[in-house]
Amino acid sequence: MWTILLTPEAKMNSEQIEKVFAALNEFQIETPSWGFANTGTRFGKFLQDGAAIDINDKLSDAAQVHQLTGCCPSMAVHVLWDFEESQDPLSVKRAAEKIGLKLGAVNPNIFQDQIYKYGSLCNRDAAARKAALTHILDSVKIAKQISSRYLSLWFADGSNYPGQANIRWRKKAITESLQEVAAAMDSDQVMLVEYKPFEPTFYHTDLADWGMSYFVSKAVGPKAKVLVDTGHHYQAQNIEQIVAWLLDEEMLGGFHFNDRRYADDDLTLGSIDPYQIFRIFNEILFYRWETGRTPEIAYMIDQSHNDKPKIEATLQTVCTAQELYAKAALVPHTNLAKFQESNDEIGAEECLREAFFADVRPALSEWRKVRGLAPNPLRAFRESGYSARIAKERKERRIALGIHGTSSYA
Ligand code: RM4
Ligand code: MN
Ligand code: MN
Repeated sequence: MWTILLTPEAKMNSEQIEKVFAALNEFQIETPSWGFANTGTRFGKFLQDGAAIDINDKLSDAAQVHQLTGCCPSMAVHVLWDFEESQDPLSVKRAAEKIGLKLGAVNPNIFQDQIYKYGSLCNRDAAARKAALTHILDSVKIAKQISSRYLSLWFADGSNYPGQANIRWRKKAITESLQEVAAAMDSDQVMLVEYKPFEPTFYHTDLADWGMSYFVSKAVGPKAKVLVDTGHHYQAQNIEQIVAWLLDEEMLGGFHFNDRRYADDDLTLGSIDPYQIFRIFNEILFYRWETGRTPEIAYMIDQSHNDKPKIEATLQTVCTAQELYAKAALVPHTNLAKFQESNDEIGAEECLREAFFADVRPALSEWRKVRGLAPNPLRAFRESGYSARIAKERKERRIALGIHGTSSYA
């Protein structure tokens, strides 16, 4: 009988603490610029005085999160929401570097303009397709200018009613356009292809699930990989199985992390089902243990907080991600593999449960102390006065600028 990791009352031993430290040393997660701005639901927005107004505010907030956690060195950008047309992307890159930040994945916006009513790259209207392709190619240029490795693509393309769309035609259209995009990318750049089964259209979406993203990515070639947004699945779908398959096929490019109860809710990571994220991390670390391969995976957050204060919600997310990754690192892979081989389902399941229920928080605080970070980033943030400062300053700036919110999503 192989031993099980922990008894419920046991503290972690030094080997386990080492595993947690090693996991934390390597774990990084990217924050989204749009997570700091005033965003909302289709019913409206509740505005916050402290919400970021422009890209500099977003950078400043992302830098706060990185300073407090030590594991968020980059911020993803959404081209239309973050770059003014007259703005030199290099100046944004420099502004980021000045405050110890890098710009991360570049997200084109091919869903907001009126021209995209019936889709972007899948639209039957050649002018709309061209507008989308041009914007994506411009985004590739921006990514090169700001030395970003990732072009992250999400398409709102789809249809609302049966019969409305020629699904096969659209499949070819998006595949061919993305091949063109890949040709314009540098060989060390990565195209992340996101999928989503519903919303904003509700009959079909052109890239509805991981299989469709996988197919398109394969057709595009080695630069393209699948992006898994945890909110983009049907209820009860086994996301970690998708992750395991993509890992095995070397087609997992990255994540948009968030939690959900119903749909693409974009709630704080782990707030509803922390075990789900743990199981995903477990598949990744188990794959690495078994194959000796370290896949390059872009861990990114995709959340927009309607009512929670944005920076605090981001800190909760990042700290939860660290905890769950550290817990997954405690899974004893040798034991797990043996339990699996001998069909000991209880033994195997206990390997996961014991790691999941282990309290890694003391080790996490210790890790932070060693790095000169506050043991509790959320508390440190609350004590810093940053929130009150930005709320006052941004409120005054909004009045001076005559803006009381914004019509754009972020
Ligand atoms: C989508 C998807 C994309 C994000 C937009 C705003 O549902 O998750 O990643 O860019 O929302
Ligand atoms: Mn997403
Ligand atoms: Mn989403």
